[in-house]
Amino acid sequence: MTRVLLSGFEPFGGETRNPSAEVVSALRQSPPAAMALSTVVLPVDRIAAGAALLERIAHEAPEVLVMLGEAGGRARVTPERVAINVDDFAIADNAGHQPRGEAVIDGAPVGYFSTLPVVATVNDLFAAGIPAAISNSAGTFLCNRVFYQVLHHQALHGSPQRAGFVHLPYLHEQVADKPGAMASLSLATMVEAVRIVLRRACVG
Ligand code: PCA
Repeated sequence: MTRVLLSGFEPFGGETRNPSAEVVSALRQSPPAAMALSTVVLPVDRIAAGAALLERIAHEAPEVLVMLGEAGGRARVTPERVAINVDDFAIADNAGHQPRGEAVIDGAPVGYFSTLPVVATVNDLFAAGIPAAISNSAGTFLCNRVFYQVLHHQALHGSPQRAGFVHLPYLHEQVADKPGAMASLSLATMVEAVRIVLRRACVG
């Protein structure tokens, strides 16, 4: 059985929920067949998030790591193609950090490509009727940061064997009282989407 680590994030930016944490919790309670799944929900804290995730990688040596985060306003489940070596936070994180235009890791490469099969993953999601698209930017906040930290670790140490990041839209409940037209998906759809992502990540 493939050892898989699935991560999400706590709520941030004034939200009381984060779809990524809720998907992680649903899959922890009802894990997919044919893989050994472990899960973690990370703090939205520039210092603590990557440290917690890298500690889990060192401890568990997952073969596959799928990281999840919320991208409020996006209409689709979006596997990220690339992580960049930039911290430029438009808002402060939950611990009050707000770097503007700093490196994630000083002296490290400008970027890394996801090592998940992003094209095949999006095609699998289409086949299941789930709105999806490749994203070419994971932003310059916490999600891009941990994605970059993991891919840099992978480049240096070869572990995990495959790793990538998937951004999720808001939950319906998060947009219910927001003004204007705001995209969202149901928790059930996002859980199904992440099952598909995990299955494809294990196959390669
Ligand atoms: N989304 C943020 C950080 C935590 C999360 O769920 C991001 O896109 O960077």
